[in-house]
Amino acid sequence: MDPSRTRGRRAPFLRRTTVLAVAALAASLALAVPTADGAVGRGSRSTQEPGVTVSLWEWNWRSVARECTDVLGPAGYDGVQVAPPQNSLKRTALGNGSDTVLHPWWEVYQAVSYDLTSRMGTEAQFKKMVKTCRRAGVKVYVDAVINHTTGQGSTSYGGVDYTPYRYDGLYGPEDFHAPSGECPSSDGGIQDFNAKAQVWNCNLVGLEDLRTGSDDVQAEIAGYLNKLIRYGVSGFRVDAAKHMPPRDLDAIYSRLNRTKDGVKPYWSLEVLPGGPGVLRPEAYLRSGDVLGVDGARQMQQAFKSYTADHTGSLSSLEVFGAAAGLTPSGKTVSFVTNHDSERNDAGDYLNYKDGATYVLAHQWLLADGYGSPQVYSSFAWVTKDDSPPARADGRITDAVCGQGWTCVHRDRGIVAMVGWHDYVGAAKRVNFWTDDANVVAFSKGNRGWVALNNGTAPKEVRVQTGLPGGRYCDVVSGAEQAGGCTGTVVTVGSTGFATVTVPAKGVVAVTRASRL
Ligand code: AAO
Repeated sequence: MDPSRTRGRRAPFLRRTTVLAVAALAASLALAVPTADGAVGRGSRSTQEPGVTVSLWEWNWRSVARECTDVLGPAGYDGVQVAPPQNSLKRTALGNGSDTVLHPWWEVYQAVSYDLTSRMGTEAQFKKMVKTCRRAGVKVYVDAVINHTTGQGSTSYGGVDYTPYRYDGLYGPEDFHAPSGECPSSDGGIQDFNAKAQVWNCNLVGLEDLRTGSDDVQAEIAGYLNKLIRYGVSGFRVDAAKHMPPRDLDAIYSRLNRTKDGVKPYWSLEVLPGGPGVLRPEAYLRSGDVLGVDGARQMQQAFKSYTADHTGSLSSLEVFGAAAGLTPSGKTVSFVTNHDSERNDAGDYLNYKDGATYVLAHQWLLADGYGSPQVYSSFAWVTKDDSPPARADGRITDAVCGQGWTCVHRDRGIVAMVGWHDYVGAAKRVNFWTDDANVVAFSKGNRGWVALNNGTAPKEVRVQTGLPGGRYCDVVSGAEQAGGCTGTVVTVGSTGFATVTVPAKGVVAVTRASRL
C-alpha cells in the first residue's frame, strides 16, 4: 500500500448546517455547543486516516443510519465502523452442554457468501445506511471477514445453503488450504499459534481457511470489497489478518479501487500481539495500520489496577504510545476495548461495566491523541456468547439506548472530548503534570489544556496550562452561551498558571477557542 500516507488534519471549521445540527443535538443531549471559531471541528477528511471513529458493533443498519444523522455527524465523529455485513452462518440448533445461545454474536464472523443479507439487515438497507452516513459527514468502515468462511452449520441469513468447503458459485475445496493439503497440522486446525505455516494455512477455531494466495480467491475477495467501496465505504478492519501473510493482503489491496473520497481505502489489520517475528503486528506495518490491543491493556492497568508503587496508576500514562512499546501512533487504531477483549479477557481490558472509569479512559485516549481513537459502543451482555437484542430468528432489532444498548458514544463527556481532540489536532503534548497517583494534566501545544482525575475525590491542582491569561469555559461540564459559560470557568493567570478543581472520575478541558 502507499507508504507515503500522511496524517493530515483539516483546519477545523463548521458549516452553518453543522452548527445548527450540533446545537440541536446539544439541546437534546445537553452537550457542549461549539464555540465561535469551531471548537467542535472535524478530523482528517481528505486522507485515509480515519480520525475519531466509533465502533457501533452489531448495530443494525437502520439504527446506524439514524445515529449518523442524529448523533455522530453533529457530534463530530469522523467515521463509524460496522460489524461484518456479508451473509453469514445462521444456526438452527444448540450444540452440547454449555451451548445455550442459539444466535451468538459470533455468527457474523462465519462468511457464507458476499451478498449483503445479514443479521443487521438487507443489502438495500446497508447501501442506504452508507449513503445516509456519508451525507451526515460520517465515513463508514467495514469489518471484512476475508480469511475464512464458516466452521459449522449449513444455512445462512441470506438463505444460501452450504456444506463443508462447498459454497455454490463462490468457493470449492480447491480454494481452501486444508483440503488442498497445505495445512501442516494433524487435524487441519491451528494447534501452535507460534508456527507461521499453521497460523497462515490452517483453520482458526475450525473456520475454513481460504487460499488467499490464489488468484481466484483474491479476485472474489477484491470483488466483495470493491462492491462495498462502490457503495461508499471508506475502508476496512481486516478480520484475522494475522492469519494471512502480508503478501496476500498486499495482493488483495492492490486490486482495490479508490473510494468515493478519492483515495485508496483505509486498511487496518487485526494482528494481535503474542506471536513471534513475522507474526508480530510490527511485521504487518508495511501492509497497513494495526489494531492497538496492547495500548488498551496499558490503559486498563493505569485506570483499574491502582497500585501503591504507582506502576498501575493514571500517572503511569505519562509514557504512552510508541515510547511505551506500542506500535507507532500514525499506524494504529487505538481503543479502550473491542468486541473480543471486552468479553474474552475482561480482567485485562476495561468495558462498559466499569462505568465512569470506562468513560474516563475514552476521554484520556481522546485527550492524549495516540493512534486514531475508536470509541467502542455496543450491547450489554451477561454471558460471553450472548446475542445482541434480536428477534427469535436472529435478526438484530433497532438499537434503543438503555434497552440492551450501552450508547457510550453519546456520553456528553466523551462527545466533548471528541470536539476537544479535533480542535487541538496533532499539537504536541506538553506541560505534563501529575500528582504521581491518579491525576494528570497537560497541554496540547498552545491549542488546549486538559486535566483528568481517576480518583474518587475531587482534586485541586495548580498547573501550567500553556494558554494566554484569561477566562476559559470548560467544554466538558458546560458550554459557552451568550458570552457566558454554563459550566466550570478556568481562570488562567498572566504566566499561564491556573488553579483548578478536577472532579472525581472527571475531566476539565479548555481550548483557545473556549476563551470567554
Ligand atoms: C465459533 C465458536 C468456536 C467454533 C467456531 C467455528 O466459538 O467454538 O469452533 O465458531 O464453528 C469469533 C469468536 C469465535 C467464533 C468465531 C466464528 O471469537 O469464538 O468461533 O467468531 O464464529 C485469534 C486470532 C484473531 C481472532 C481471535 C478470536 O488471531 O484473529 O483469535 N479475532 C477475530 C475476531 C473474532 C472472530 C474471529 C477473528 C474469527 O475479532 O471475534 O472470532 O472471524 C493470542 C494470539 C491471537 C489470538 C488470541 C485469542 O493473543 O496471539 O492470535 O487471536 O490469543 O485466542 C495478549 C497475549 C496474546 C493474545 C492477546 C489477545 O497480547 O500475549 O497471546 O493478548 O488475547
